[in-house]
Amino acid sequence: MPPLIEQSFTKALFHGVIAEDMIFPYPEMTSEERQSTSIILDSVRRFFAANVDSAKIDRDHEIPKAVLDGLRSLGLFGLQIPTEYGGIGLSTAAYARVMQEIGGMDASIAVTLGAHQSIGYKSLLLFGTHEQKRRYLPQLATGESVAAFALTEPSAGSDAAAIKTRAEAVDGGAAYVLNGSKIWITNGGFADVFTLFARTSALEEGSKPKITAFLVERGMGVTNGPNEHKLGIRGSSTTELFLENVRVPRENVVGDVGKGFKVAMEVLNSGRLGLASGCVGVCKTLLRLAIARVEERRAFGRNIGDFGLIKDKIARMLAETYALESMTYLTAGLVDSKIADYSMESAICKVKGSETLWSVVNDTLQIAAGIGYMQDYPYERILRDSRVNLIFEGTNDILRCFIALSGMAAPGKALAEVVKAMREPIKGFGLLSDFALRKARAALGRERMTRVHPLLGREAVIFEEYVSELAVQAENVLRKHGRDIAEMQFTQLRIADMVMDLFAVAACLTRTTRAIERRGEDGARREIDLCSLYLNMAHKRLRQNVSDFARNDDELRKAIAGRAYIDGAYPFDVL
Ligand code: MYA
Repeated sequence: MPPLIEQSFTKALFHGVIAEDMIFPYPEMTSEERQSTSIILDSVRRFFAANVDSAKIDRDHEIPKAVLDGLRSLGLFGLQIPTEYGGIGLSTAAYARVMQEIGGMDASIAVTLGAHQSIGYKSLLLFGTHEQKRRYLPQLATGESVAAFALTEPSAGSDAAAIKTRAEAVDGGAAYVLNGSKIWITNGGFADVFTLFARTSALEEGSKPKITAFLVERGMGVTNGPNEHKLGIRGSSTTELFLENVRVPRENVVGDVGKGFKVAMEVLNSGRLGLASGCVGVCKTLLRLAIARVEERRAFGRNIGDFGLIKDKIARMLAETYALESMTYLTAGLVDSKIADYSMESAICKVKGSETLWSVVNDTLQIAAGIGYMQDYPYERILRDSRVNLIFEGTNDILRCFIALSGMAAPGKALAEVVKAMREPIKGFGLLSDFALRKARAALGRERMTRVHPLLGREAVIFEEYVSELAVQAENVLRKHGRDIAEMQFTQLRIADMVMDLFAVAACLTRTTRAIERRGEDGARREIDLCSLYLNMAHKRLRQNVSDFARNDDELRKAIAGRAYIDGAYPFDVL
């Protein structure tokens, strides 16, 4: 078993450790896989061009049956299902690339396909027995059967462990009877199979309930409410689900009884990466639209593209998209290399993906200006479709808390062990030595990135500096606040934003290094410039975050919000 900190690149950063062997060289698909993925992409593009009218899907709140059937015949419902079960058996990177393409063409379709395979049947791929796979995967691969992921409940959104749906063991454990309801379930209106989570222990004060994952067939008695009316992704189906005495056989438990929370989290780790790849695709579509608009629109006797403020937007959009694409495919490569823990990397990709897309769609709409606001053009629909990404598969707020707290868990444990070791020096010596070694390494000078191309030396030095800052800041807050850090969301936000920027910069550095090695300085000019610009933007944020640890107005903000809750509204009027 490798040491804990080496199991995740981003978690290691919290110790000031740059595990560069994990991210160099930048992962790439094999040429065989690139070729087969290109063939899929070609047929997907042709199919969408001939058959998909996204404006109509948005207007009708429905994906036509003929389109769904076409997607089925292209094999798009079974992209990652192994070929032995009738799927295409794509790697994570190739799957991400296909979802990127689909996301860039139609968000409702991407969400429908994503809910089916990124999360709907993912539990089977990750935890299913051979028998479960044999029974369900072939129909799921062809799309004859559609899957959904049912976790969220009225009183359990971000706090996923608080679900109330109850599963009672009956017939001496041969089956379970499920009662409860789920909300906002994508594909809820027509899915045939649900990965559904229910409590298999009573709710007890102070202890977390045991949750179990079940594969529930609609025919077992699941019913649904009407489709919700949504801001965007209107062609996708989102409904409530109801379970009234739904009997599920024991063999439909996925993973172990009582270990369903872990199943849900692992599925979401994979789903969040799929979402990020969809965001890459939409950003690329928006860049095409924005650049086309810039070239055609004239003002004050010139193309608007000549103006500095337009160039500023286009440059930022490109740099942010480059960073997002780099980290998404770096993470996909890590998953394909069978890394044990990519929970933080995928959460970062989800947060950065949805926020990059939100900023890119906002900038594109601004460039398009008047027509950007009109329903006859695609901009406003893409804006509406994009908003949900900041919310579903874990709100960006809860994911920031997750990123910060799970990053600080190991340093926090190490610190606690040091304190204990100081009290019991002989017994604690073994513990201390590991931590002391790391500290000694840090004291000798900060960790270096040795595999970055020398042309990116400036960027690498700034990266190293802020890795060391992250470790210092994390240790400072842990020393100062101990377990109370769990309640300090302002501080968690700073920590999360730092590690997200660092991961993005690391991804740009390894990808750009590979580009320079392959094509030389001139050949990789665009990548070098985008890496440089992204680093500059990230550097400003990192500097600001570090300074905010020492001086901030957190307490002022809390006081203002606290009074607003009492007032119930904005308290002033000029009258
Ligand atoms: S589906 C609904 C999405 N819902 C969520 O994402 C829920 C968010 N909440 C959470 O993730 C958890 O409740 C949090 C933990 C993180 C808040 N990997 O004590 P704990 C372990 C592995 O911290 P809590 C939807 O929206 C942890 O280490 N393990 O738990 C789809 C610990 O283990 P141990 C993890 O305080 C819509 C244990 O769990 C992870 O209760 C359709 C307990 O941890 C993890 N990540 O809360 C989308 N997290 O006990 C379709 C925790 O061993 C999209 N743990 O120490 C398709 C997109 C297509 C593209 C679109 C393009 C436009």
